[in-house]
Amino acid sequence: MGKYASLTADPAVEQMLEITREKGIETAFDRAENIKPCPIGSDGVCCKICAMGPCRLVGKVTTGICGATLDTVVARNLARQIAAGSAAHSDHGRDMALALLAVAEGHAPDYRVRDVGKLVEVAHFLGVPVQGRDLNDITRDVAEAALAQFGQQHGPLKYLERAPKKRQQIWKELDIAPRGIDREVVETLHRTHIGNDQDAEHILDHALRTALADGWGGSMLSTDITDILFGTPVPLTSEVNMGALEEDQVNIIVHGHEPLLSEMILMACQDPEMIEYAKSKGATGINLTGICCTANETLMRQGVRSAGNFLSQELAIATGVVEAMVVDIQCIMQALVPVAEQYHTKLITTSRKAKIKGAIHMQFNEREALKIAKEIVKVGIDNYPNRGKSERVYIPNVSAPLVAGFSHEYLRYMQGGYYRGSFRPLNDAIIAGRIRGVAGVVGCNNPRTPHDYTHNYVVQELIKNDVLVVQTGCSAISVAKLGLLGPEALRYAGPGLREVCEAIGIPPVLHLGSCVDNTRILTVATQMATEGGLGEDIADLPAVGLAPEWMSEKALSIGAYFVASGVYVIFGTKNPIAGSEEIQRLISEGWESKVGGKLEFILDPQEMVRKSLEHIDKKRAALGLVEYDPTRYGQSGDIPLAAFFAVPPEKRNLYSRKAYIDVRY
Ligand code: XCC
Repeated sequence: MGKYASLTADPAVEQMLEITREKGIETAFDRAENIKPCPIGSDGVCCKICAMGPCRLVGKVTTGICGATLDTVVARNLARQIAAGSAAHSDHGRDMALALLAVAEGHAPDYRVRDVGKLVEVAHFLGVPVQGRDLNDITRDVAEAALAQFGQQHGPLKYLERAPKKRQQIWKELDIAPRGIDREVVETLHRTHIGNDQDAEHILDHALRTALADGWGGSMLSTDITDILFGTPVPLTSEVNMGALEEDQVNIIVHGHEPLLSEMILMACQDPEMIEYAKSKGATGINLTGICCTANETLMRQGVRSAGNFLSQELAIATGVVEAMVVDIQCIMQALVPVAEQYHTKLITTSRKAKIKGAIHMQFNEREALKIAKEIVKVGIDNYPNRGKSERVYIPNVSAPLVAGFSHEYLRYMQGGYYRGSFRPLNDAIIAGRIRGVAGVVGCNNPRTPHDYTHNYVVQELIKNDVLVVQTGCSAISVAKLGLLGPEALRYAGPGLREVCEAIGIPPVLHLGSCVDNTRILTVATQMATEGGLGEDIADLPAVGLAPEWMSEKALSIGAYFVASGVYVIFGTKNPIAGSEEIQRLISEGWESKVGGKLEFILDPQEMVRKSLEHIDKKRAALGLVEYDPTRYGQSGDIPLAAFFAVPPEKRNLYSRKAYIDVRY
């Protein structure tokens, strides 16, 4: 056990913490120890929406000055957080749609439609005719139709039709089908203004509608348009963690969320002239890595290596080998500035929406994307000779291989090929009890809980219990760092799950992408629900969603749209509504009786797993499926795992039994 093993499960982060603490460089890990969370805000009982307050509803104080009750205040705070999360994802989606429009109009010459098939599919969903039309015209109309979803005033969002019929009916009856994406966010802010909606249940119903506008609106559009512009992911191998940084190359890290930037930076890094320029400065090349979800975007499509997740951002700079950290939007700590100041690293902001005082701002735009990307990369290259002049350089020799790139299209394809692709095999495996159920494990890191531990614990326990796990965001990177996104994870999988994964040739934990790509999980769930044999709605599936180490408002929005889609969702780390028993009841039992899904904050990892399995078994029983029995499957055709792991890792090939046997015997 290392000195900081209680703070992180990631050995690279642990090594870097030794360095930053020795040098007195403060990081989020230190601040989390030094700053006690405000107990009033923590429980959601501080109301600061007007200047009569802030009113702290603690002890004998049960209402604010205006008379707003504890339940109203807690519900309003939660609804506003969900609205902020929905706004963040959806505004990202809007920028993708604007970029697509710019491509169609010839204003973004460095981008193009890379996946015409996906464009046609999306055109169909948005009601854009394609027959006999010019590609550019279709692209323009798809972009315009997508943009119209943001400002739509009447009628449900178009993508709601992608949900199971029964689900659409539930939304309609409850009057929570979102209209325009922007409209729902604005309405949440309006309703939660002083003196407006003061019925907690009513406020929370609208919070669900706002979240749905994210999941079945802004985020889903973002995923689709990203696939159109950069390609729909297919499985590929790559590597994660700080070992991906290279000592003899110019290291550029992209951090943030929008692939519009990171894809261009990648192109600039691959440009032969730029590589030659890097060599002229004494480097052997340019090494691009990523952090947070922009890393997931380029990892999913191009195999760009990820240097870490949310809590790795400051520590990556402390390696002393990062020439430039290029950031756009979301999850970027202001604390990067003081850390970068201790090193030669240039911190470069690029979004017109997000400047950070003390960083270099080089504003990115789609019109001159590659030109600006090259200018940014050049700043990094020019900085290479400054490396090591005043700082110690250290790269943790820690990395892990992984398989990423599981789009929902690929999941379908891998279960039957081009002509017979479907979710039939997965449904059958669940019906037979080979696979007990499915879990989506997603979300952030949070220094209030040991980094990466709960993600890894929960995922390992679930696959051990024959639950197939799908992942996105920082959670996916968490488990990838410890080897769970590769075939090696099969050693932890239960026998039935392992049998299915070996037959199809997939790991038991599947990386579906960035946080906006949680919408891929909605699509998968819909396809499973409508394939047959597992009911007729997402709420019927033996499935759960977990965000074990969440921290952002975006995570709350994701959680709420999964609940509104019928899923039982468990959040760890902390409970932002702990101040009101009634709100906790409303979002669990209350929401379950309305939409079939519920949200619970459960801080104990073992309890998270126990409740997940209990829920999965409850849904299996409701569907009349055989009771799950861990000993029933997995006995046939097995290569003993002990023998498999006796083969040196570099010689193993799990995807080819023959290759394995050749090596072994
Ligand atoms: Fe959370 Fe979304 Fe940010 Fe990572 S990057 S910290 S929101 S998991 Ni998407």
